[in-house]
Amino acid sequence: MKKRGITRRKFLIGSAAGGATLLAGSYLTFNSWAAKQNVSEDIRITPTLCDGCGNWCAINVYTKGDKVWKAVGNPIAGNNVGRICAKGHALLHEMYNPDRIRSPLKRVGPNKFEPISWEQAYKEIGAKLAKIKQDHGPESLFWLHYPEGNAPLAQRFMNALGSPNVFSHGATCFLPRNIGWWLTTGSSKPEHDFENSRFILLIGRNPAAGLQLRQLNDMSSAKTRGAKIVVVDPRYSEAASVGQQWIRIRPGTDLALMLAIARVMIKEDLYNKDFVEKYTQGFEEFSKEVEQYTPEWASEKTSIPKQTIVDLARELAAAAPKAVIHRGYHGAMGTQYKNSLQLVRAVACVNGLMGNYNQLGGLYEGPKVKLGKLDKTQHPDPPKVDGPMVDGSTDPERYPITPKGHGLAHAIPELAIQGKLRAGFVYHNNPLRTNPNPARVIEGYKKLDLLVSFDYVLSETASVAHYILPESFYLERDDVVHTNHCYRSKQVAIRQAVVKPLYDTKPMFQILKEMAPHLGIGEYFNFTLEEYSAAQLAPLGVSLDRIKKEGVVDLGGEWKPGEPSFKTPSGKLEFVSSTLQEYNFPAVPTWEEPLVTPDAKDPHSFRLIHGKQAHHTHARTVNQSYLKEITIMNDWGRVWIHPDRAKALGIKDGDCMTVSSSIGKGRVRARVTDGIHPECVFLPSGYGVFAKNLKTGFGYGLSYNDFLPTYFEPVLGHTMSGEIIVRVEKT
Ligand SMILES: Nc1nc2c(c(=O)[nH]1)N[C@H]1C(S)=C(S)[C@@H](COP(=O)(O)OP(=O)(O)OC[C@H]3O[C@@H](n4cnc5c(=O)[nH]c(N)nc54)[C@H](O)[C@@H]3O)O[C@H]1N2
Ligand SMILES: Nc1nc2c(c(=O)[nH]1)N[C@H]1C(S)=C(S)[C@@H](COP(=O)(O)OP(=O)(O)OC[C@H]3O[C@@H](n4cnc5c(=O)[nH]c(N)nc54)[C@H](O)[C@@H]3O)O[C@H]1N2
Ligand code: SF4
Ligand SMILES: [Mo]
Repeated sequence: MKKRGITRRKFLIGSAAGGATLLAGSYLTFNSWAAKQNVSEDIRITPTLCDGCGNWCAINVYTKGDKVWKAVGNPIAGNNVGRICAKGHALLHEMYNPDRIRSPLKRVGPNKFEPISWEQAYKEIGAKLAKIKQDHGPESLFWLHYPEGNAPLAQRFMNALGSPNVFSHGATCFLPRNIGWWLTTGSSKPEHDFENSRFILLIGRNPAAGLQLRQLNDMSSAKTRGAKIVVVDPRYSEAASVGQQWIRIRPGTDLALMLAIARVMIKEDLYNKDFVEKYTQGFEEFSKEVEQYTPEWASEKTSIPKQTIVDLARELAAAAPKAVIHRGYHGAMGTQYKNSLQLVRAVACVNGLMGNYNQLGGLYEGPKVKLGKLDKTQHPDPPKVDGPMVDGSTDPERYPITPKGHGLAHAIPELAIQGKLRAGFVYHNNPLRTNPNPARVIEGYKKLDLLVSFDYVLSETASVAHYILPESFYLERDDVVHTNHCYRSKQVAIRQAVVKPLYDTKPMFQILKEMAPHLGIGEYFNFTLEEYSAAQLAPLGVSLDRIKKEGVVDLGGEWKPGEPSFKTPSGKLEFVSSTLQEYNFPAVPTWEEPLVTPDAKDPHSFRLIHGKQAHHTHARTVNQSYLKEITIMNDWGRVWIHPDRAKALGIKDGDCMTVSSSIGKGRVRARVTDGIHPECVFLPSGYGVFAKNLKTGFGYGLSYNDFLPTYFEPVLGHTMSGEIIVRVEKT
């Protein structure tokens, strides 16, 4: 086998030197399967959904007997249009990972676990929970998850227990992005019609590594068709390599760029007056505000040449309305900077100046599927819990516009230390590794009287839980009906078991249903998963049999361009946000400095930025040997640093550096490259696993959370994970 001129043998020797644990290698015997390519009659194909990241791509999985062979993308799925990524392939092997938990576990000492029966686990959890509820009230309980398909069941479970505390990963991911769009346009996640765009601008968004396969697919076909793609990023990202122009920006200053672009468009009369007149409110105030944001001023702030800013504004306007600025995700527009919310608002407003809403090549509201619900006469809903969340995130005095159902998960440790939270359920989430300031998170979670984790391996969080109730792997379980597959049309999809569970594990639904009676809430789970899914599908006229056979069902209702409409209080695109005004927050997009700035006089001082790599998800895939192998082979765990800055510190490519912040310190090797802004270093975000039980991933690389203090952004309360200053020195 030849890989980039390296023989398979040499590659294995090389990778062994890179990391001794790698040669755990494949748990699937690929070669033997490959040899059987033409065997057909006993090969089964099951449509289901990948769980390698939040995209939940539709895949068709090939099995032979009880063995998983391969997966291919489902071409019908609007979400991934037949594509699948490296993780989509490699995570099939994860099913056979020896690190998997094989039965419910009870922690009997530090990192010491004993297998117990499900019955015993439910009983003991029930008894402990009853006592905690009695002593401290249901407000002392919480649930934390990555909120996908099972989220309504978790909400039901917590309502039944009487607790308002349901947290998601929102405060570490997307919060300002969703809220900024919602405030401005009434929709928190507009779609992009890249297929028809002539100009695509990405601001701190990298769909080529923070993958969204549909977007990536459409971006590259847009480029083939002659569209221009421009990427604004402090580093030369994978998306920048797809585009024609990379604009290197000083991190945390994209807001200045957007405000100046707005000014150029208005000053030079390049904006869509018709659209502004008919469909927006507050334009006068907005244009008055941006008057001060000259390209010269923005050039100072962003370090982008003045002419580049002016040209960008003119090119966007010339291509409008078939020009679009991406809605963002976790980079500049996510939970990264103190000014991220203002940035998202400004991006939405500039899209407005281009009049691209509901237009070909612009932004649109994806058609939504409304799923059905259980018949309440047979399956009564638990009483709704209206009380405030314990973190203050629903308190109108503190975070009045932070949406319910997400909360600020990074507040949990402090609340546990204060005794306000006593017991928690953590599902498909790993706060010890994905939340800021691990020392504090560990301390907080260890204070809980009861922590139940539903992980499939002993992650950092599962390792400190009192009980681990292992969910079956995604290839082994049926889940509820899923709707997040609709881009241009309405689609529903389903995850279903491809093989039987290898070990004594259960799907989440079954765990909740079986545990409920032990917690005194059995009456609210008096239905089967099939009944629940059938009720979801009922109004759509799709049977459970059909969706299981097809995996994804397209319901039509394709988006068509037309008159824009906005679900804001004014019914218009709001340059001046009536909601922000109501709560006395700055209501017109306005410049705001980032929270922290590196010391320009100190050669050791940098901002630490971070981002996804295409072959890893968060911090949870480096334990998969093939995916770790990709890292090692390419030496991709290194921190990027600019050659001028590296030289001043005596650092050469590959040298070991010590990186430290006010809360953490670590060592990592340097990737010296001019593909990065000189004022920052870039750390890929998939590493830094410290759970000893994850034997392949353990100890490799660093995590940005090791350097990030616990912050609460003033308006929404998010983590501000880009506001990190580090000291870098040669080790
Ligand atoms: N492979 C893979 N794909 C994923 C995921 C994953 O973990 N792995 N996770 C999914 C999830 S949950 C998310 S939230 C998305 C995230 O998707 P993205 O938002 O695209 O992800 P990031 O890599 O965090 O950030 C994108 C870019 O922002 C840049 N950046 C950092 N600071 C600044 C700044 O101040 N200004 C500008 N202009 N750019 C900046 C980074 O260099 C990076 O290239 O990806 C999704 N898809
Ligand atoms: N270090 C680091 N921190 C991050 C990020 C990062 O890239 N690196 N990204 C940030 C972003 S954008 C986001 S969205 C959040 C996401 O952060 P989380 O919500 O914590 O992340 P997930 O990757 O969804 O979930 C991680 C846990 O789910 C477990 N898991 C995996 N598959 C299954 C399964 O089938 N069933 C069950 N029950 N559990 C499973 C994994 O073993 C792992 O312990 O993290 C944020 N924080
Ligand atoms: S992008 Fe990759 S890992 Fe994520 S769901 Fe799709 S195939 Fe799976
Ligand atoms: Mo995310």
